Amino acid sequence: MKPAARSKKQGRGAFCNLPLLLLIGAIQFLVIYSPAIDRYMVMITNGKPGFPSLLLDGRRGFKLVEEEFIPEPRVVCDFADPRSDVCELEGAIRIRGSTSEVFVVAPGGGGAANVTGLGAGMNATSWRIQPYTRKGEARVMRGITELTVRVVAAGEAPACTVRHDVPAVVYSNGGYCGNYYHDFNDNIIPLFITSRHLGGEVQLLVAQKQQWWFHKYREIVDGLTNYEAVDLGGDGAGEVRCFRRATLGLRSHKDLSIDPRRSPRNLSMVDFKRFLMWRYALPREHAIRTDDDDEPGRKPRMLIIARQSRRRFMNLPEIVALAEEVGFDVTTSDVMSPPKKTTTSGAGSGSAAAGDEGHARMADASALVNSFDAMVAVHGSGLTNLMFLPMNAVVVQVVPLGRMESLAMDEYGVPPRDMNMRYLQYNITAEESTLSDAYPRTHPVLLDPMPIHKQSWSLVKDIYLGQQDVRLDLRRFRPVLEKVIRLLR
Ligand SMILES: *[C@@H]1O[C@H](CO)[C@@H](O)[C@H](O)[C@H]1NC(C)=O
Ligand SMILES: *[C@@H]1O[C@H](CO)[C@@H](O)[C@H](O)[C@H]1NC(C)=O
Ligand SMILES: *[C@@H]1O[C@H](CO)[C@@H](O)[C@H](O)[C@H]1NC(C)=O
Ligand SMILES: CC(=O)N[C@H]1CO[C@H](CO)[C@@H](O)[C@@H]1O
Repeated sequence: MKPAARSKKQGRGAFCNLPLLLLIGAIQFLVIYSPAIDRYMVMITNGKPGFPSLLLDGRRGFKLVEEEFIPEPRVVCDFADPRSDVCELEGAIRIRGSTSEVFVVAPGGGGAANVTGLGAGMNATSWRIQPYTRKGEARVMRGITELTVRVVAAGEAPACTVRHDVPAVVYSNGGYCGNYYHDFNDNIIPLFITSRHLGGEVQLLVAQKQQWWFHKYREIVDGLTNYEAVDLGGDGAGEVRCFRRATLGLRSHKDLSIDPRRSPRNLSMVDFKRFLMWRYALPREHAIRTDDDDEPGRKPRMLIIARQSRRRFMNLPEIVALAEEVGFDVTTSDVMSPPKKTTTSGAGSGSAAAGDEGHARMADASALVNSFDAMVAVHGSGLTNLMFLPMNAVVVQVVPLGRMESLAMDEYGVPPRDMNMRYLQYNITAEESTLSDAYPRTHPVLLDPMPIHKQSWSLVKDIYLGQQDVRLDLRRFRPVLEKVIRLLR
């Protein structure tokens, strides 16, 4: 078990800064003997935005004056990205969670900040931003907290109640929260892109914070921040948190992956995989290489993700037998379902217990998946587990009927390659779909899914994702398994 998160106390102000106090002490000492150092002093204090000014007070030497230095703010937004809106704020930034307001204090007053990257028609004095990464999806975005950013004069901004000396990252934990794929795609990976380069010295301010979620993914969150995440909406009675830098929104590049050319320090999906290995203490960095293995005769281990409802493998025992014949040591599991209970704990035992269970399941799932060299799964969120496979492992996605081949490729085909793994896609035929039991051979559901796509995505979901199981044609599937064996040599 890893040590629990260091829960540093929040709101350390400049007054608690020991090195600064020592510096002040040393300078005070010097100044008593050398009044000529005055000018130098002014230079130091002016050059240190964020720290209280040091002023000379006749007989008593220096004293700290709680007068905030207000630098020229700089605001760089990106409202053009198709996946998420993001604003980077620098200067005197004050965030009041209870009203979802973000104040950028400008010495010259409202509208006097250098703001770039707003959308067409947006007002650079005051604008809104929804800090969630599914920007194009109106239905889900409707439920996301909206932040209002205001560029104001010092007198118009509420006074700070807490000062932070690390930057803030503000985002929403709402939306598709709770769906395994979306937790990684919309939340965890964007959070990694946006904050990993800060080395833990970042304060998360989370709108719509779900306590159970933070518990479930505690290893991941604690690897990204040294501070307890603040629930923005429930943040005290009008708490006003002050920062020198803040990022509103999370950056998102591509499905379940990272574009290193666009991420700070060029962090990549391989870095993300290493991060997961560190956080979950996963032992295997690389999959087996059967040709130069130290243990000759060890078979590559294959995990077949067996779902319990919808998109099941109807002939699972035959598939397992085939994989064993081809040369795998095979395990079937649905990985994420809760362990079977022998006793029934009281119903509605609360979200804390559910969170504990989720947390334990993450530890179990990551360790289990990491022990395999190859994974086979039907399209669906169970494939998200591929993130815990060792590098060089092979992922096989079985894509059901319904013209979902390229969607499936985007969602789960690119990420393995970005993580130095191999990927094979097996698109089933109508004969391998249980839809061919439910519909006549000439039915449009089987022959031409495109009009159904055009009609509505929820119909696609209902028919192709909701009513379909697969019965793999073993003659057709065998060469895929043989290719996996070859790739692991
Ligand atoms: C505003 O900032 C951008 C870079 O962030 C800079 O190129 C531009 O010159 C600045 N404009 C003003 C008016 O300071
Ligand atoms: C922007 O909003 C401010 C305050 O709400 C208003 O005074 C100003 O006229 C607006 N500017 C534009 C260009 O609409
Ligand atoms: C499955 O479909 C994808 C997307 O159309 C395609 O790139 C891939 O080659 C197909 N796989 C096979 C084995 O035909
Ligand atoms: C910070 C950093 O290293 N950025 C580099 C990431 O990669 C792109 C393109 O490969 C470079 O242009 C950046 O300088």
